[in-house]
Amino acid sequence: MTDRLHRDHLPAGIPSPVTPETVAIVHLGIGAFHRAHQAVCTEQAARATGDRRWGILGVTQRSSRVRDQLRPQGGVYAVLTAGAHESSIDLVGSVLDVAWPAEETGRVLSTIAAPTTHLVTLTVTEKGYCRDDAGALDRSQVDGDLAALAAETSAGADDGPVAVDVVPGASAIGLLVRGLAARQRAVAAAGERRPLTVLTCDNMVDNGRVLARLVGEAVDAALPGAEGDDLRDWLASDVTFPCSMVDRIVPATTPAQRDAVEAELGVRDEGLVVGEPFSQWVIEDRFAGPRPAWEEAGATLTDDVSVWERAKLRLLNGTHSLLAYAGRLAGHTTMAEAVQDPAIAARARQLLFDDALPTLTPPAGADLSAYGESLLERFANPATGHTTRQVSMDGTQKIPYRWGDTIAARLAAGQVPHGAAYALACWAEVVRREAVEGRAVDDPRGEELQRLVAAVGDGSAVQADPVEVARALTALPGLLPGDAAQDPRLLDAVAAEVEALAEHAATLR
Ligand code: CS2
Repeated sequence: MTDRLHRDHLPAGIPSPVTPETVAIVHLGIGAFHRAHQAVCTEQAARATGDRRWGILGVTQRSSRVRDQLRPQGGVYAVLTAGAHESSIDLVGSVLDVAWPAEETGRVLSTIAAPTTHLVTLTVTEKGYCRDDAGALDRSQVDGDLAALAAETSAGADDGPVAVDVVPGASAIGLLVRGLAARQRAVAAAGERRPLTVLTCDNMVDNGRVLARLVGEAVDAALPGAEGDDLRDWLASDVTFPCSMVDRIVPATTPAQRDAVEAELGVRDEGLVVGEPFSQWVIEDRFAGPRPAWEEAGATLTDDVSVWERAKLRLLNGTHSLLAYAGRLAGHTTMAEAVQDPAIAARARQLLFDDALPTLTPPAGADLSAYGESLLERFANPATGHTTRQVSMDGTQKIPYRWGDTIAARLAAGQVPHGAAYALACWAEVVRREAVEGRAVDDPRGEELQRLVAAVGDGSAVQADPVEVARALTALPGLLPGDAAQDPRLLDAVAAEVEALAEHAATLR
């Protein structure tokens, strides 16, 4: 048995990671993606500049797993960059520790409030934003946090420990708002300014604006009227919420990958993450205070991220989701297998080039056709082991950005988006078959989806007509913008695709 990787006993023959001097970034949602993306850029910026301020306190939301992986390693982990032809391993030290709020709420809040902290960053996935079907803050998901925020505010605790230490089912959004309030109280108590940048790195259009609005809604709900005025004023004057576009394919790490890296390094890394060679980060240049020199790590700082966000979501993520659902229906386990299936690849190209591309404004200097081709190559990389199951998760949260906007724009232009109709048909068929097989649908609205399927079959998913199921699922509130879900051109196209799919039923992956 080999030793565990640790900051104090690093393996030989590989460049040592940085050890930052302070925590300056609190990252909410420290999953594999953050560790293979923003944490790597932060590491590279520190190596390039020698600036050792930018340590990260990761916050793990759902379980203590990432804390239990990284704390025994002093925060250090390896990134396996898995290319189609070669791979490499790097150590990352920018994460100094990981906290699990269920046990360490006070620490998370006081770190957000600390004068040495300049950034809160987030990767909590689309569903982590706790929105209802209309996109507003869903109070029922953040009730406990809002009550805690009200209690902490009236107790006047300046930076924790706080009145309510454990909130059952605490959300990242709730924790963020409580942390912002703790910082504002600390600012008022200390009589100094502590501007803060809150940077979301999730796959949503206008992600920074959405987050700022949800934070405002949470404050209004917990601290209505004059009670919340100090916090509202401070948010308006000293906190910014830039938008950003992030890109790197980072699948869940497999036990085989952990074993392979252990054999290579001679130490066991429970925190290993795996990513493709490509990585991109486009950030709106709207920081309230200092930031790491991420441009040293290849990040683009710009005034307008929206053209990048939309292109990435509709082209990359849109095609990714199509491949995942179509791949699962055709019996493919990995994304690489799905994109190498000629029939599926043809439909992916249709969504990419016929449907999505004409709806986009290319970012300055970008060639979106070439970008589209490069995506198909990236998806075909077998070395990451990315699974169709993983990408197919949370369809209701992803489809609005990935296909919804494309569909609405094409219909408005008098065109039928056949690639997107096929994608919707594949998603509906996956959901229907899961319901028929009695499998849980991996989606926060999964139970609602299963009830819809059963309702179509008068109480029995098995009896439900696939075309009617697809109609019902397409009409799900919040899925498609405007009246796209009632458009007969789209509905007929989806129905035709569902019928064709029913003729080639394989085992659902
Ligand atoms: C994927 C993304 O799981 C998914 O839904 O489409 O995580 C994708 O790999 C990244 O956005 C790539 O940047």
